[in-house]
Amino acid sequence: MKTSSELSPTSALDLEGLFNERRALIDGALDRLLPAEYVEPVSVHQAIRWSVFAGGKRFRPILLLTTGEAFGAHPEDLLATACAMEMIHTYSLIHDDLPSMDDDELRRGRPTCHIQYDEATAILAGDALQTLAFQTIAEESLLSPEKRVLLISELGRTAGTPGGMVAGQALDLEAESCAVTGEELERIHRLKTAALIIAAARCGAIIAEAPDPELDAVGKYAAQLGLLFQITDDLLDITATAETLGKTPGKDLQAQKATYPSLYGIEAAHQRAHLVHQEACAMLEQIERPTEHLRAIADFILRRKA
Ligand code: GRG
Repeated sequence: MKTSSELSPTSALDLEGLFNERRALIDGALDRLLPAEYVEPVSVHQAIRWSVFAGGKRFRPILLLTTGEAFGAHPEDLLATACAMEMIHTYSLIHDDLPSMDDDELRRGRPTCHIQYDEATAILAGDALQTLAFQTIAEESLLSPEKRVLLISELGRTAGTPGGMVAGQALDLEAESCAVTGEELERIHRLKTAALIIAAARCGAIIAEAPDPELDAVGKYAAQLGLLFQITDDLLDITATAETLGKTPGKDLQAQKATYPSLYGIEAAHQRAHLVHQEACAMLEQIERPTEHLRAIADFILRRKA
């Protein structure tokens, strides 16, 4: 297996190859960080591995690695925090799929955690992934203690409440079957989806010791990227199949959820996606670093099919 210091340079633009290489690197590190399946309590550890290794895109850790490298971080310094980001994301998917939330049976092309195991095990697997994420950063000896505290704070703020993913999820659940304005919808998505994507980019830049103005600019890029991710997610919920998505399509319509296409129509949602993509790219122009891979990530999200 490649180590992070053997990563190929990111100058030549082969995004697909770069993503695959990084995915393998992240999966290898996750495998080392997560408790083995045979360790007691095996039910929880099996459930964690069932969900983590079900084939997610690894978008957030890839964004963290790409941002960190654009700002000049050593690749090996980024990997543990990138894995922590994926742990938080996977915990959120496990809990989102529970009967008390989205009640879904398919995720990442497999039965959801509570279907494969049971509800209590799925709750515990999500809880354990969340705590392990913070522990992973706290114990990363490649980073200074000061940096670890900054990263833990960033992740806690963006994953929790009132300014993060938990707040967005709560507002989203409250808004079900209600009339939601465009402004309210955007607020939900900025919290539920974009907050963790902002954290991914900012954590990469924090590890690279980027100065505050650049940290701010890359956070604004990621905020638009997160919104773009959600708009394309809403569009894919209408247009994609379960096979390509790995999750049940049409769930938003079925739950009468407000989405960009349901509020504005499909064509206007596409237009909004293009505008938000442009805004993300405009933020990159303020950063005097090699940001072409960050630009390519925005292009990729605009055109994604899954
Ligand atoms: C339970 C606190 C809590 C939060 C749940 C993640 C989430 C918040 C809800 C999932 C529902 C959803 C469709 C969110 C919008 C976009 C999103 C986060 C999609 C899933 O992320 P991907 O596409 O998934 O990166 P993979 O499987 O590729 O990692």
